Amino acid sequence: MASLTQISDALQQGKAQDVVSLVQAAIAEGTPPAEILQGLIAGMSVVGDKFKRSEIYVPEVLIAARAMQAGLGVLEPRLVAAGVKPVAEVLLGTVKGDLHDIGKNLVSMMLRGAGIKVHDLGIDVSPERFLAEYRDRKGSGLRLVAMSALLTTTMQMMKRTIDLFAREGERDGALFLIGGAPVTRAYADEIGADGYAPDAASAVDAAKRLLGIA
Ligand code: B1M
Repeated sequence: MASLTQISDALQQGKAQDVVSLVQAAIAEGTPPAEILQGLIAGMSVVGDKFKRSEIYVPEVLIAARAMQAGLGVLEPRLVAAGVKPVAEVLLGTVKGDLHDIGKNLVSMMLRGAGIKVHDLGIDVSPERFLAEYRDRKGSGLRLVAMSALLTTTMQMMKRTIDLFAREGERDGALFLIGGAPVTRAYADEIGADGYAPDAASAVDAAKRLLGIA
């Protein structure tokens, strides 16, 4: 019998094939997909906490995230069939002029690990694109725009994006979360962002806090 604890443990150890087999077994045993998802999320949340405490590093997180993805791959069709909705949606991208995406991808994986649907726009995302994608999705309840920057020269695109939303009358409905190596809380305050997170695990906490699902 596949227990949720086993699924969580296998995920924490980054054993993708074990996660897949355990998820398949749990499905075959009739465990509801939403419960199995909780097992995966629990595992990823332990990984996030260890990462925050510097007990593990980027490679371990990436391996665990890959195991999470493998498990989700098996589970997703069942979740859709069972009508399980993501707890929230987020628009995420690395800002214009910036090609760094390793940290952004970690943030994406952690958010997905927390049951949040991520619309990942990739790298080099202009303020105009953030705005257009936000407008396309705000009707379905999307509020959070998450931006990553790794260069001191591209950080200013975060301000430009927030300013563009304000000019276009979209600032009030949107919530901005920012992060990346050169970004600080002081900078977030200076440009009027709603939240800042120093690492991917904290980004999940910040996103949940902003969205009121903490
Ligand atoms: Co670049 N690079 N790079 N680079 N690069 C840095 C960032 C740099 C600090 C290296 C250095 O000089 N010491 C420096 C920036 C200096 C500065 O502006 N202060 C730099 C430079 C100068 C450049 C180029 C200009 C080099 C050149 O061409 N002369 C060029 C710029 C290209 C461009 O973007 N236009 C460039 C290019 C590249 C590569 C393409 C070769 C490659 C990127 C590959 C890729 O991402 N696919 C690269 C890399 C790998 C780095 C370093 C070595 C590593 C970055 C990384 O992935 N770290 C980096 C030096 C360093 O950081 N030691 C460097 C691991 C990652 C997990 O951490 O991205 O910080 P990080 O993400 C963290 C947090 O910041 C946070 O969570 C993550 C995990 O905890 N976080 C968020 C990130 N986004 C967040 C969003 C959030 C919340 C938290 O909310 C939304």
